[in-house]
Amino acid sequence: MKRFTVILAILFLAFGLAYAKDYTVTKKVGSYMVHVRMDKNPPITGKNNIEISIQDAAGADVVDAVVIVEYSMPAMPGMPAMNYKTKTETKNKKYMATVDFSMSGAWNINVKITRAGKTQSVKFNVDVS
Ligand SMILES: [Cu+2]
Repeated sequence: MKRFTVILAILFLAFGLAYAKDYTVTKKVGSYMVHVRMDKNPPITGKNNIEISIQDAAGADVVDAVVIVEYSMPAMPGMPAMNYKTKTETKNKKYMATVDFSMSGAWNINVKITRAGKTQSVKFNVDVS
């Protein structure tokens, strides 16, 4: 019985590490479920790839939206506010972009999804190392 517990613990740990590989955020906005994945965890100063997928209320992939990623850091002593924006490219039902963080610290990310004349936003923060 003890051995079984140990095996279970190892499995959980292995799964935990596998999931920790990417930085992921899942949020619901309106009737959409939005999944954001970044290839560095934690995100790093410099370039990080970001991949966004969107599903509608029926669970179908939404591939005809215009998705823009805005990322910003508020002003701090000796540094004015920084605001950047990048378009995404659709590939394999996902919206891909590269974000380039110019310094470490807390950044605000705003994923703007425009579809059928309506824009909705998914906002989250990342702690860039
Ligand atoms: Cu700063």
